[in-house]
Amino acid sequence: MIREIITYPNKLLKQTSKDVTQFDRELHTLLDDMYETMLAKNGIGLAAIQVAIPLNALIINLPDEEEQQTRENLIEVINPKILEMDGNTVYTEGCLSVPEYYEDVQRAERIKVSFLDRQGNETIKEYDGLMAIAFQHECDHLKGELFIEKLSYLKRKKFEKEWKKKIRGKK
Ligand code: Y12
Ligand code: CO
Repeated sequence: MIREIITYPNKLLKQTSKDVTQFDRELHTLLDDMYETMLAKNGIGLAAIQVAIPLNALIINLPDEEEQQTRENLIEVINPKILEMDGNTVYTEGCLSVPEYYEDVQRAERIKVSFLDRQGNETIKEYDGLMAIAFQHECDHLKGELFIEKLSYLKRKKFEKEWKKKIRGKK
C-alpha cells in the first residue's frame, strides 16, 4: 500500500524515532509499504518517520550501473548505529519530504555501521560513495533532522523564503 509522505514543515519530521522491538508482520508490512511508496515517488531512500511512523527503520535502494533500481539492491535497516565515520564529501541531496529542492551537503565519506534486518539479525557493514551519503541522510531522519538543517545561514534563509512562497501557492 502506498502511504502518504509527510513534507516540511510538518512537525512530525522533528520527532526522534524509537527502536523497533517487534520483528513481526506489522513491521514487515511497514517496510513493504515504504518500498512501494518510495518507488512510486522515484526516491532512493526513505525513513519510517516520513510516512509518520516514529520507528528506527529506513530503506535504501540505489540504482545499479545500468541505472536500474531493483529489489535485489534494497537494504532494509532497523535500529542503525553509525560506529565510525571518516573523510569528507559533498553531494547535492534531495529528500521526498522536501520535494523539488536540492542542495549541496557535506557528510562523512566512509562509515561503518551496525543494524538489524527485518528478522532482527544484526549485520556490520562499511559503506562509501552514494550509499554512505544516503545512509547518513536517512539516519538523520531518525533523529528528527532534515538535510536543510545542514545548510549555511544564508542558504537556509533563501530556502525558507522560497518554501513559504511555494506552500502559499498550493493553498
Ligand atoms: C543521496 C542523497 C539523499 C538521499 C536520500 C533519499 N532521497 C531521495 O530519495 C529523494 C528523492 C526525490 C525524488 C524526487 O522526484 C523526482 O525526481 C521525480 C524529487 O522531486 C520531486 O518530488 C518533484 C525530490 C526528491 C539519498 C542519496
Ligand atoms: Co530525506
